[in-house]
Amino acid sequence: MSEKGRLPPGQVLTQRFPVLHYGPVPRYESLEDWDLRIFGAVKEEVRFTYEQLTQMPTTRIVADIHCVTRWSKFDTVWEGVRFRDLMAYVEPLPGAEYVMIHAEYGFTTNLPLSRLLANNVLLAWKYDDKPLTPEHGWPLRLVVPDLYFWKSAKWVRGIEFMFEDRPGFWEQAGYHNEGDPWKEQRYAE
Ligand SMILES: Nc1nc2c(c(=O)[nH]1)N[C@H]1C(S)=C(S)[C@@H](COP(=O)(O)O)O[C@H]1N2
Ligand SMILES: [Mo]
Repeated sequence: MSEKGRLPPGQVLTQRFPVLHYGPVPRYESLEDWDLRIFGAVKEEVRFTYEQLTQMPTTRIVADIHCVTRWSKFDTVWEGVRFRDLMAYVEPLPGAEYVMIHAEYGFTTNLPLSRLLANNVLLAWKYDDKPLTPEHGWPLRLVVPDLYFWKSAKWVRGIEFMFEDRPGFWEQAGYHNEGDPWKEQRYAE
């Protein structure tokens, strides 16, 4: 694809990898107390240790990413477990079609479950074939290349299933609920 056709409207290509988030960067001395909690509208709440998670079948993707502040980066390389592969261990209740991702320090972002089941959606622990740096989300971040990058929460600790949609952190602050870069869904109308 031509470079132009790859760049969503209003975006500018960068070679750098900007660091962008609200609040401090969590630092972990050990991952012994770390867990990923799956809760809400599920048949049974589940908790994964870091070891359990990283022993699941892994997937490596190459994807373009797009931040709502207008930078895009092509061919970023991520590795982790596909969200849909994690779903093998989770049983959402019928009608639980929305998800809230919970990260350290109370950051949240909401997505429809259907978006998270795409083949290119990962819970990642590697970037560029190296462990994630703390700034980019170590030990675990969501990667949803098809939506503006604020949906790709860093420092993920919880996945909440919901019967009804609810806005997350930036979504409450006026960002668009869906955030499709090809439709320029930057801010709520
Ligand atoms: N926990 C958390 N995750 C977050 C954010 C945040 O504020 N907190 N900001 C988002 C935004 S707006 C962007 S553009 C990306 C940036 O990821 P990067 O710093 O790895 O480039 O992280 C997203 N994930
Ligand atoms: Mo962003």
